Amino acid sequence: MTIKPLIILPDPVLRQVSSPIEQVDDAVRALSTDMLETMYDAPGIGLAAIQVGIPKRMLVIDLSKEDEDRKPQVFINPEILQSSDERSTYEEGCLSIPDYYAEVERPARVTVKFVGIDGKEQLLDAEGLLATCLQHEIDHLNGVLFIDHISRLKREMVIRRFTKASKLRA
Ligand code: GNR
Ligand code: NI
Repeated sequence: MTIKPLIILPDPVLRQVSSPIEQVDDAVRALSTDMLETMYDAPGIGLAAIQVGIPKRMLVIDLSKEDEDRKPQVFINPEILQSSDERSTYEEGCLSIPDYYAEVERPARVTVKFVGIDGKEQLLDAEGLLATCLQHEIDHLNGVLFIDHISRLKREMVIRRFTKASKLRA
């Protein structure tokens, strides 16, 4: 079990489209454990594999509160089958864009098909924060970030700020 370093904006790795996972094997199970550990350490409520530099279609989510038991959920090769016309707005953040938050409007409910960590295909109807988080994470698998859903002016300001910061780090 390993906490992995997070990939931060404007690293072009975040724009890669991730590839499907062909088999749920030991390496995939080990990656899911590392991703959960990295997410809990951050802390965050979701994490896509590309955020730790691995372009595979896998994401983890845990929406449990700090004072509750953990409820880790692993989604392999997730696909949105249906989205509601009804929208909902959440203030989103991203572990790859630290300390920046903005309101994003998305479908309020989604039906998602995915393979679980047991290798079995499942369907899930999600609403509320789970629906938003699943859409945010599935976007990552396609190289899309939540700032792609805000105004161009705001997005360009954030990218400029993180580009400057990355040059200071390098
Ligand atoms: O920790 C996270 N919080 C969050 C809040 C609102 C909408 C989406 C998220 S996901 C984010 C973790 C992350 O960057 N996942 O990719
Ligand atoms: Ni994110």
